[in-house]
Parts: sequence; C-alpha cells; structure tokens
Amino acid sequence: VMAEEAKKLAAYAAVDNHIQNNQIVGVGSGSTIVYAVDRLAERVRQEKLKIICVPTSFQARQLILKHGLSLSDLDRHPELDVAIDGADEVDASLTLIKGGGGCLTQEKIVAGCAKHFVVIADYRKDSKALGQQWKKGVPVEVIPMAYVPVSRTIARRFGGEAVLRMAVSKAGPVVTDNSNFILDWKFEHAQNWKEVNTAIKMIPGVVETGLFVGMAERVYFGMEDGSVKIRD
Ligand code: DER
Repeated sequence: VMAEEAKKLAAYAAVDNHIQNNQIVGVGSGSTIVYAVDRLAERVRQEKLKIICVPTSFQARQLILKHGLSLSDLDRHPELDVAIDGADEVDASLTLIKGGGGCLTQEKIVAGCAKHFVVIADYRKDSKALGQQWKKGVPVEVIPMAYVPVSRTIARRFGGEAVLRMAVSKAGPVVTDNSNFILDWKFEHAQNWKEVNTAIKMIPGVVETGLFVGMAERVYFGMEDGSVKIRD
C-alpha cells in the first residue's frame, strides 16, 4: 500500500486498541494524526463515547473543532489517559525524532502528561538508528533572540550544523505556535540520544528538542503489505 494508506492503517489500529469511554485524549500534530482523529470521531459518534481532547498545536485544535469533539486543555485536564501522535523517525529502542511539522514542544508536554503515549507511523519512519531514514535532522525549538548562539554551540559541541528553518508560505523563518524559531540539527553520527537530549535542552535559549527519549510506550507502523507492525 502507499504511505498514506499505511498511515491510516496505523492510526485506526491505535485508536481501536487504545480508545475507550470516559477518556481524556492528547491529540498529536501532523498528517498521520488526521486519520486517527477521523477514526476517533467516527467511534465517538457510533459508540456514543465520552471523550475529551487536548490538542498539541493550532492544527490539532482545528482538527478537534472540525470534528465536533470536546476540546479542553491542560489547565482543566493535566492528567491524560492516552496521547496519540506521529513521528518523523523511530529507532529500535523507541527513541523518536519529532518536530518535522514544527509542533514538538506542545507535543512533548502533552505526551509527558499522558499515562500512555502511543505513536502512529507509516513504514518510512521505521528505522534501526536515528538518521537512517529521516534526513532533515533533529528539530530544536529556540527563543528567537538566541538562535545564532544556540546553533553555534550545538555545532561546536556535537558536530554537524543546526540550520534555521525558513518558512515556505511566509517570508522569513518558521514561527512556532509558541512564537519561537526552529533549528534543524543535521547531526553527522549516532549519539547517546538520552545524553544529547539533556545537553541540548540545557543550552540557554533552547525551549525543547525533537528527541523523545523513553517516552513512547508503543509504536504502530502501517506496513507496505497492508499489515500493522507493533513495536513495544
Ligand atoms: O511534527 C511532528 O512532530 C509530527 O507529529 C511528525 O513527527 C509526524 O508528522 P507526519 O505524521 O505528518 O509524518
């Protein structure tokens, strides 16, 4: 099957396995999650489920509202039963690169508030080691006034280069839902991702990294043959 169909297979499997009545659900961002919200809305209607959704971006918020699902936030629901989100790449130990869509910060916050964090992805994201499939680097959200020193520090300490993400449909850099910039760190070789995540997070001006280490409980991969592979 094509990648889009594979995304749908993963999304439906995750929603059907993890969503039940009376849940608070974290809704991720990107294109794969669109299929999950479609399925979630269909089940809410058919089974009259009571579900409250907490978004991870303006995009997720729009998805929730478009489907007439109950919209809430972490002020009212700081503990979520489950969060479902996509990923740009998944390695053998379930370390993720996220942030291809620029929503990594709120995604990581919501994932961290969920009892269970479940990832949905097509086969292209299935990797042995970060960087093998995803070539755009690790996104790092930064305070705009700090992007140059942060970029220089990352390159000096960890190699490669951290490039300011420029917008396509707007002049100038991408501005996140949190009014920040994004650096895409094109790393050169495998790292101790747990250590690197912490070290980058500690650089003054860094808001969040797109490295999700030890957070995902399970990944549903939609495969080319139409099957769904689960990695725990
Ligand atoms: O930007 C993000 O973090 C998205 O969740 C990304 O990781 C997955 O986006 P996709 O489902 O469109 O590939």
